[in-house]
Amino acid sequence: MNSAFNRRGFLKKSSLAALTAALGSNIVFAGKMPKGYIPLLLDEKDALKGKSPEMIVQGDKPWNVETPVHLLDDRITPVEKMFIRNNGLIPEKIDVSNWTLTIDGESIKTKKTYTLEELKKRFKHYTYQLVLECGGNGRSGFQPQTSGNQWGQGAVHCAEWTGVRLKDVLADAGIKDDAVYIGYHGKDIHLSRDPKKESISRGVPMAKALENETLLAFQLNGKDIPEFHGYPLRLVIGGWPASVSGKWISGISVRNKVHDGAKMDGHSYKTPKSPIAPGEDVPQTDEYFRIIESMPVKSLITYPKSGAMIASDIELALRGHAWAGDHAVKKVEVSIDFGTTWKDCKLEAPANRLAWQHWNTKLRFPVKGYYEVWVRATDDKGNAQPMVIPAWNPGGYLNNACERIAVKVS
Ligand SMILES: Nc1nc2c(c(=O)[nH]1)N[C@H]1C(S)=C(S)[C@@H](COP(=O)(O)O)O[C@H]1N2
Ligand SMILES: [Mo]
Repeated sequence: MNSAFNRRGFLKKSSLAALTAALGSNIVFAGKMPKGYIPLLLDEKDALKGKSPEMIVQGDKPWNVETPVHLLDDRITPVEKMFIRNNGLIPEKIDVSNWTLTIDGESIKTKKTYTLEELKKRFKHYTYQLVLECGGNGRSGFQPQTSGNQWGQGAVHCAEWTGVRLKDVLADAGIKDDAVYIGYHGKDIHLSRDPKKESISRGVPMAKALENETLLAFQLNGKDIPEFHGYPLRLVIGGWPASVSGKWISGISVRNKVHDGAKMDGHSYKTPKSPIAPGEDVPQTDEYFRIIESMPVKSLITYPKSGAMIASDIELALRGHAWAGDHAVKKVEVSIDFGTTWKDCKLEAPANRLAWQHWNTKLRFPVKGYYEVWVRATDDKGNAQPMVIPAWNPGGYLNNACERIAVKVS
């Protein structure tokens, strides 16, 4: 008997009646179903429920769903337009009333467990708008192609998260002087369904963990976090690869060394220390690779949608967002002549540190015909986005090349 039947309570009465009831429909060729077979519909929940019909499905096992760039137009990304990146299967049963968070690790004075209610009651609540961008956002731009989801530019969101500061909770638990790193533990299920394996367990150095904006969040845009985004408790760390923002959090380990959980090894979320030739095979060791920290400067044109047709007498209003990891964006420019000349855009201050910044501008096109609008952001350190795909790396991370849209003027 397949163990999945066990978990779903079908073991004793895995009768056709039970399956039919759970599916809410007759299984027409039930007699042909292999023994112990789990109907697909029961195997994973539907990530697309509540999402915009325009979302792009990269895969459904695990679920990976991308947002088309023009859908990212909102100042605060609504849930229906948030990309989903799962490494495993989402927890099957979420018992909120018994949900706990355990703080442990070599560098914690005494291991401590909090219920969700305790966390909410004992610590002050904060709300921040945070950019969470997948480290592999833009991966499809790399040649040769690297393995992993072939994201366009839509694996990013900037929603509003509410929770308690990780630093307040860690101070309550008591950190030792030798603390170096934190690592998270989530309750999602490894693709192999092996309960001893974690699908992902990443972390950040103490300095980032203790920033004001690093939250143990229980709300997203003012409501409970949706299931696929980490209900009921999520670590959120803005400006770094979103893989450090652990979903379905049940534990935080305070480590006396760099955290060594799942996806902290090999070249996962790492880039070469010195440039390597596209396609070159370099040993996956610390000698050659470094862990990605702050994400690079980037910008998007979220209005209009690429392919826009406009009348020649119209002044086109463009807008979008720009962000730069731990830094602020200082300048956003657009070009309609393939980067020969650039025009400065209006740039707003972020809602808070680590939130994206909105930009807008108006453009007139000299004659009828085909144009491309390119956008380029520069951060407060003077780093600008490259116009061509940046350094190839085997994980296909950090493609922050200038975004462009097509416009036809007639
Ligand atoms: N527990 C857990 N946390 C996780 C993941 C996961 O698979 N399991 N995926 C990570 C990665 S790689 C990304 S990009 C973000 C995606 O967050 P989202 O699905 O809410 O957009 O969650 C991160 N946190
Ligand atoms: Mo990611």
